[in-house]
Amino acid sequence: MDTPEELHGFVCEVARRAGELQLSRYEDPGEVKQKAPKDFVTEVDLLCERLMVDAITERYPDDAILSEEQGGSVSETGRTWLLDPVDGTANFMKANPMFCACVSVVEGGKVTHAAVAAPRLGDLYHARLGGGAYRETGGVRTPLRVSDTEKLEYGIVGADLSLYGGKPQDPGVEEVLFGAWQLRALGSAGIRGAWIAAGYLDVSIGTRNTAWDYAPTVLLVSEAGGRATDLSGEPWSLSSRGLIATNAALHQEVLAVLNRA
Ligand code: 2AM
Ligand code: CA
Repeated sequence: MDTPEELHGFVCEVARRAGELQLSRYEDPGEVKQKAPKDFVTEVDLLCERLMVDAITERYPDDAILSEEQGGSVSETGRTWLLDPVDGTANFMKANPMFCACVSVVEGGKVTHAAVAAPRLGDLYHARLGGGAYRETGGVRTPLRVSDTEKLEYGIVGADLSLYGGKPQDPGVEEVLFGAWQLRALGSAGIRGAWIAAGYLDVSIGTRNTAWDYAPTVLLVSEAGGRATDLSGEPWSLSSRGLIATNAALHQEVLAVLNRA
């Protein structure tokens, strides 16, 4: 039986190895397929998924795995691994540096370990429940701490919005943006969440992403002193539709604006 520290080291290693594979194929995504309109998968997504799934299955054969491309299952009683082999595929396809590999472990409905490797940035972000959140860059480990912004008016909000066709956004999301200082659209939910934990952004809004995108944010942000809930302020769960992550100080204000619309 591995200790939680050993398990955590392995979570980081799986993310790091997928990130190294991504970097080795930077500017070379291989064959690209469109799964659905504007939803792409590259050869590198599939290779990273294979690498991650094989490594986890070999070491923890009894664990459940739910991964973006191959699907899978969630264990009711045991451990579940959530994998996003390439988060930010649209960026990766264009050699935009904002892409990462996301690995999370869920036990008893809670995210207990998470790692986000962003190899082109040179960063590995990771957190363990009760053990803090960290960034590792060039072998140097730095604790992560959320920002101290106190008013939404001074807040920098991360959100990936599809504006094609002039489609109105969720009105609550628009209201949050109208009440904030600036918007950042990074194209990677994993990096957006890590950047709340790091204090680079103050608020993150996601309304359509999936559990493997959100799980790392939930743990990284809460371990860095922030808050992460669903869109109504309830605790996030694997079946939640969206996620609001903030530096904690802005959380109530953001929820009030989001839900008054
Ligand atoms: P992906 O790169 O793993 O697909 C920016 O578009 C962010 O939203 C990325 O994290 C991306 O994840 C995710 N995303 C893109 N298309 C999506 C879709 N149709 N449903 C949910 N999330 C999506
Ligand atoms: Ca993906």
